Amino acid sequence: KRKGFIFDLDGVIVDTAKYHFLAWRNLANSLGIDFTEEENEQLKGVSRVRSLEKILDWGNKSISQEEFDRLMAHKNEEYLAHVDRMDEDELLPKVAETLEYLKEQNQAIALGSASKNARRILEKVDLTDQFDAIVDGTDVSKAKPDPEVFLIGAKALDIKPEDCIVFEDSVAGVQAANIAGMVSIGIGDKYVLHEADHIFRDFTELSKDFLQELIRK
Ligand code: G16
Ligand code: MG
Repeated sequence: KRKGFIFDLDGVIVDTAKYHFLAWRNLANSLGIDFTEEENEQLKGVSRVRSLEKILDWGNKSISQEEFDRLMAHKNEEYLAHVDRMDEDELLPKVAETLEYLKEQNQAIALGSASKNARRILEKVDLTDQFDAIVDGTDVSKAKPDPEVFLIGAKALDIKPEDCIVFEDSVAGVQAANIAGMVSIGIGDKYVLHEADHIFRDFTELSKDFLQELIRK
């Protein structure tokens, strides 16, 4: 059967969270706000605007709209300087192999990311051609856990939501997949992602037999 396999980007295909962390920390510190790895964790899958709102909230700061826009643009420039140094070596383990296998099996493949920089990142790691559809932060108006990003992905693939499988590393993303009526596969910590239908540490733990089972069902 032809199923729709929808991949989140950050935390599933590449680890760009470490670059978001560096850029957000500089921004927070410039405002006299502390920024830890734990806080960065809470920004995973969260949009750029919402992320800055949260940081300001944590630091009890309020700034003008003008300053907000300026800081966000600056953060993105700093983040993109890291992105532009990326290459295929930054792909997370067995991601390329998994995509290739699904392609061989004639499965439909989409990207479902909150990032407005998703296409640029896919180019850097040379994966653009592996996707039948790319849905990113420029295509959606509602952030995960709203299922919009995955529902648009399913539509673009012309596959029913219940025949779609989502790979996600964030809690909000797993919830979005569940709300969309898709099979949710958490990539990461089983305690954090306990709402997912299946959870794996990474793609090295995910066997071909398991993928076959998803295709057959
Ligand atoms: C990613 C990250 C988030 C980031 C968001 C927006 O989402 O997980 O931390 O804030 O995209 O990214 P940008 O600032 O590049 O537009 P995903 O959905 O790929 O995990
Ligand atoms: Mg993610």
